[in-house]
Amino acid sequence: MATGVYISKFLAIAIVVLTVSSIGGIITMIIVYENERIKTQPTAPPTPNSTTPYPTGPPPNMRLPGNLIPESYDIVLQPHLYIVMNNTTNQSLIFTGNSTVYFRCVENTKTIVLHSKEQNVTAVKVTDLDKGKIIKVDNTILYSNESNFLEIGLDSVLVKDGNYSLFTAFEGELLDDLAGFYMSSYKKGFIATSQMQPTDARKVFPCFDEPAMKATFRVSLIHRPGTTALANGKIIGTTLEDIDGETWEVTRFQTTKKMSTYLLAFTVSDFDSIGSTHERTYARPEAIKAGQAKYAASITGNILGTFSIAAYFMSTLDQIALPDFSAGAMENWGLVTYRETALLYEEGVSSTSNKEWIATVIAHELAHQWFGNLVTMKWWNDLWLNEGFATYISYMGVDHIEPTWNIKDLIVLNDIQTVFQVDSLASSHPLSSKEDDVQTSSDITQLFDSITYSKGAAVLRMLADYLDERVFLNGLRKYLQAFQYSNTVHKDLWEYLQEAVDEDSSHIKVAEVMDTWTKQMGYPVITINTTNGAVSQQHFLQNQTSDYDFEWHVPIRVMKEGEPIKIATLDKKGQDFLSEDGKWVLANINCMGYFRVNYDPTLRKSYFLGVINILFGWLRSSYIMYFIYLSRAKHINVTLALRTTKYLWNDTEYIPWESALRNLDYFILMFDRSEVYGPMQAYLRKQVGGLYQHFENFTMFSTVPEKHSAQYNQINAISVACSNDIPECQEMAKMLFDNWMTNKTSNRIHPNLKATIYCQAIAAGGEKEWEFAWGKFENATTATEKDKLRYALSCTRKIWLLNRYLEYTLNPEKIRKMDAVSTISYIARNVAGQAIAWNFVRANWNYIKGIMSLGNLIDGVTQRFSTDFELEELWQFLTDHDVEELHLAIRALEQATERTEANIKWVKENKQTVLEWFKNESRQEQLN
Ligand SMILES: *[C@@H]1O[C@H](CO)[C@@H](O)[C@H](O)[C@H]1NC(C)=O
Ligand SMILES: *[C@@H]1O[C@H](CO)[C@@H](O)[C@H](O)[C@H]1NC(C)=O
Ligand SMILES: *[C@@H]1O[C@H](CO)[C@@H](O)[C@H](O)[C@H]1NC(C)=O
Ligand SMILES: *[C@@H]1O[C@H](CO)[C@@H](O)[C@H](O)[C@H]1NC(C)=O
Ligand SMILES: *[C@@H]1O[C@H](CO)[C@@H](O)[C@H](O)[C@H]1NC(C)=O
Ligand SMILES: CC(=O)N[C@H]1CO[C@H](CO)[C@@H](O)[C@@H]1O
Ligand SMILES: [Zn+2]
Repeated sequence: MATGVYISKFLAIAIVVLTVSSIGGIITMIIVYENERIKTQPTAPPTPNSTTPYPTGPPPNMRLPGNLIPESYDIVLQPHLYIVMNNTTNQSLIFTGNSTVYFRCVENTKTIVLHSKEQNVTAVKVTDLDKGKIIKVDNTILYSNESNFLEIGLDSVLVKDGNYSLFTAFEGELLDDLAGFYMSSYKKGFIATSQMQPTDARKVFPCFDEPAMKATFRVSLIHRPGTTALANGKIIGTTLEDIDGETWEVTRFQTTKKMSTYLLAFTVSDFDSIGSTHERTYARPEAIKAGQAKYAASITGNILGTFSIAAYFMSTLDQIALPDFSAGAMENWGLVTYRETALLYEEGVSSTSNKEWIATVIAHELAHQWFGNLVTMKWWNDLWLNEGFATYISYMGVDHIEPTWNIKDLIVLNDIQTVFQVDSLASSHPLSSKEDDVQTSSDITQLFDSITYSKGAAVLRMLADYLDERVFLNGLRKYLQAFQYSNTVHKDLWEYLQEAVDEDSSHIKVAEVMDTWTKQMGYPVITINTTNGAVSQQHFLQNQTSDYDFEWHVPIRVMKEGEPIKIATLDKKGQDFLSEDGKWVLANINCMGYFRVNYDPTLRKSYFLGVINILFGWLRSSYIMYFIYLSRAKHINVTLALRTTKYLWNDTEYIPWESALRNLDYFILMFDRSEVYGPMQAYLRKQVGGLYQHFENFTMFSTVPEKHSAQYNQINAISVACSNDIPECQEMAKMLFDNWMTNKTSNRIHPNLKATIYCQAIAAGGEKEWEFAWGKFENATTATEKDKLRYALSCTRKIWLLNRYLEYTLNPEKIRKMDAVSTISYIARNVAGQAIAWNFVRANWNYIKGIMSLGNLIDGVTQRFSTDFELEELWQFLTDHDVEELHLAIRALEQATERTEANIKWVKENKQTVLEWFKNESRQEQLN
C-alpha cells in the first residue's frame, strides 16, 4: 500500500492516511507491549511514562491454528447497489454471496477456525472430498473480539492429509467506511469497491485471512446490467441471467495465481478506461474524457519494464482511480486501486509535483507486484520487507521513465530526513517486530508507519550501496525465483543476498550487518575527530542520552582530499580509520548511510567554511540538515546551526534551500507564537529576496523554469517571500487571485503555483476569497485541483472561517472521509488554527474516533506543542479516555508526549539565543 505520505511542495508536512477499520463488536483484549529492556536488541519501545495507560496481562493468541491449509476458493459476490440511480429507485446497500474454500488438513481437528467480520453467515456446509460425503456441523461461533474468528464445531474429526471443502453463504453491507467491500459515490454515480489490506478480506467473505495462507481464487461478480465489474484476473465471460425476477449481469474471472487474501480486489462501476487489452486505466467517465488518465497509462508499461528482474505474472494489469480511498493506493494483484490524486493528471491543471507523485505511487505499487504479491512476508511483523522495498525501488522506476527529474536525490529529503525525526525519539521502535508482538488488526494497522516505509527503504538503499547494486540485484533475483508464490521472513532475504555476496567473493556478513539496523531502534550519530582520525558511534536521541548499549555495523562512504570515494566500515564503538594527514575528510557522501555525522567541535567551524565552497548543492544540503538537526539534540550549538543558513541569500539551488526550509520549519513551529517570530521573519525576508527575484519573471509571466528542481524552488521562493510579508510577493498573489475571481484571462496562475498562490491570497483576504475558493472546490472536476483548494482554504487567518471549515470535516458531503484528517492537520498547521483544531478534536472525539485515522490526527494537531500547559492537556486527554478507546492512537500519543517534552526543553534552552541571533541578523538587514 502507498500511504498518502505526500510531501507536498507547498507544505512541508507529511500526511499519512491509513485505513481506519471500524472494529465491530466488543474489543475484549488489548495487546501489551512488553517493557523489556534487553540491552542490544530491544523488541518493544522502552518503558513509557507511568501516565501512559498500558493494560497489563499476557497477549492473547489471535493467530489461526495452522491445522488447515486453504488451496483454492470459488467466490460469488453480488453487490445489490445501483451504480446509476434513477430518481424512483431506493438505493440498496447490501451485498450477498457465497464461497467455497477447498483445503487440506495437516493435523486432526474437530473445529474449523477461519476469519469473518461484520457480516451474517447464513449457511455453512462442510464436505469430505475424499469420501464425497457431508460432515455435520454442530455449532458455529463468531467471536466478537479482535480475533474475528469464525469457529465451526464439527460432528466428526477432520483427519491429517484429508481434503475438505467449506461452503458459506453470507450477507454484508456496503458502507462508506473505506474498508472491505464498500461503497463510494460521486455526483449521481455509485461504485462498489474494496480495500482488504491488512485484515478486511474477512469482512467480504469468510476466509483464512493471513498473508501466508495463499490460495488461488476463482471469482464471479453479479452486478447491475451495463456496469463494469473488475477483479484480480482477466474476464473470461459475461452473461445476463435472471435472478429472483431481476436481470443481472454475471462476470466471470480467470482463476488467479496463488496469492494472499489481502491482495484481492473487486470493483463495480460505470467507469470508462483507456489502454491496451492487458493494461487498462479506469476512472470516472468525465475524467477519462478530459484525458486525465493519459499520463498514468503512458508510463505504466515503461515502469513495469524497469522492474522485470522477474516476469510479470498476472494476465492483466488494471489500474483504477477511486473517488473515496483511504490509503494513497493499493497494490492488489492485477487490479491496483488509487486515490484520484495518485493516478489522474490533467495537463494545464495539475502541477509538476502532482505528476511526480503519480509516477512515484504507480512505481511503488508496481514494485509490489513482485515485492509483496509474488513473494509475500510470512506475517505482518515483516511488513517492512514489502513496504521498504516498494518505497526504495519506486525511485528507480521513476528515474527510469523521467531521468531529468533526478528523483533519486529526493529520497533523502522525502524519506530519510523525515523518518530521522521519528526514529530519534525514545518512543521509536525497531524495524523488525517479533512475530508474537503483532496479533490484532490494530497492531497490524499501526505498523504502516514511516519506520516501516522510509527507514525500510533507507536501510535497503544503504545495503545495496554497501554490497554494490549489481550484487544486490543478483541476490534479489535469486530470492524472487526461490520464493515465488510463497512467503518469507527477513532472514530468507539475507540468506539469498549472502549467496550473491559469496559468489562475488566479498566478505560482508549480510545478516550480521543488517541485524544491527533492523533489530535495534534508532540510528547512530558518527563522530569524526578530524585531527587524529578517531571515529565513534553513539545512539542518537533527541531528548536524552541513550540507556542502550547499541552498536551498529556502519558502512561509511568517505571522501578524502585528493582520494577517490571509498567505503569504510565501523563496527565497534570506536575505531581509527582516518589517518591524521591534515587533509579534509567528508563522510556519508550522498547520504547513503542511515546515520548522522558529526565532526569534532574545535575544528568544525573553520573546517567547514573552507570545504563548503568546493562542494555541490547536494553536499551543501546534507551539511545544513545535519547541523540544524544535530543542534536539536544538543550535539552542536544552535547558533552554529543557524549560521549554516547564512549563505542561502546567494543560493538558488533547490536541495540546499529545501533542506534548510524543512529544518527551519521546526523553528517556525516553536516560535511563531512568540516574540522570536518578528526578527526571524525579518531574517528570512533578507535571505529569500534574491531567490524571489531570481524567479520573478517566471512567476509574473506564468512560464516555467526548465529544471525540475528549479520548478520546486520557485514555489519555495514564493511561499517563503509571501509568508514572511515581502510586499511584492503578496501583491502578486492578490493580483493573480483577483484576476481569477473576476474571470480575467490575463496572467493565469500556473498549475505549479496554484496551491501557494491560493493559500497566500486566502491568507491575505477575507470571506469573499474564502467563499470563492470553496465554490471552486465544490465544483472542481480534477482531483489535484480540489486538493490544492482544500489545502488553501486552511490558510485563512479568520478564526470563524477556520471553525466553519473544521465543522465541514464531519460532513462527508462537504469533505470526504478520506480527507478529514489531512484537512484538520492543515488547519492545525496554520498558527491561527492550532488551538481551535485541538479543541475541535477533543470536543468531537466520540464521533472522530470511529471514522478517522487517529494516529495521524494526533500527530497533526500536536506538532506545535511546546508549552507546559499543552503537555498537561495531553496528559489530561490520556487520563480522560479509556484504554480501549485510545488503542489505535496510543503510539501517536506517546510520541506526541515525548515530542512535546523535548520541545519544551529545547525552547527553554534556546529561545533567548535564537532571539538574539535573529535580532542581530535582522538589524544588519536594516543597516544594509
Ligand atoms: C430525475 O429527476 C430530475 C428532476 O426531477 C430530472 O431532471 C431527471 O431527468 C430525472 N432522471 C431520471 C433518470 O429519471
Ligand atoms: C434508469 O432509468 C432508465 C430510463 O428510465 C432505464 O433505461 C435504466 O434501465 C434505469 N436504470 C436502472 C439501474 O434501473
Ligand atoms: C452461490 O450464489 C449464486 C448466486 O446467487 C448461485 O447461483 C449459486 O448457486 C450459489 N452457490 C451455491 C453452491 O449455492
Ligand atoms: C444480519 O442479521 C441481523 C439480524 O437478523 C440483521 O439485523 C442485519 O441487518 C443483518 N445484516 C446484514 C448485513 O444483512
Ligand atoms: C581529537 O584528537 C585530538 C588529537 O589527538 C585531541 O587533542 C582532541 O581532544 C580530539 N577531540 C575530541 C573531541 O575528542
Ligand atoms: C516527563 C515525566 O517524567 N513525566 C512524569 C512521568 O511519571 C512520573 C510519575 O511516575 C511523574 O513524576 C513525571 O512528572
Ligand atoms: Zn506499499
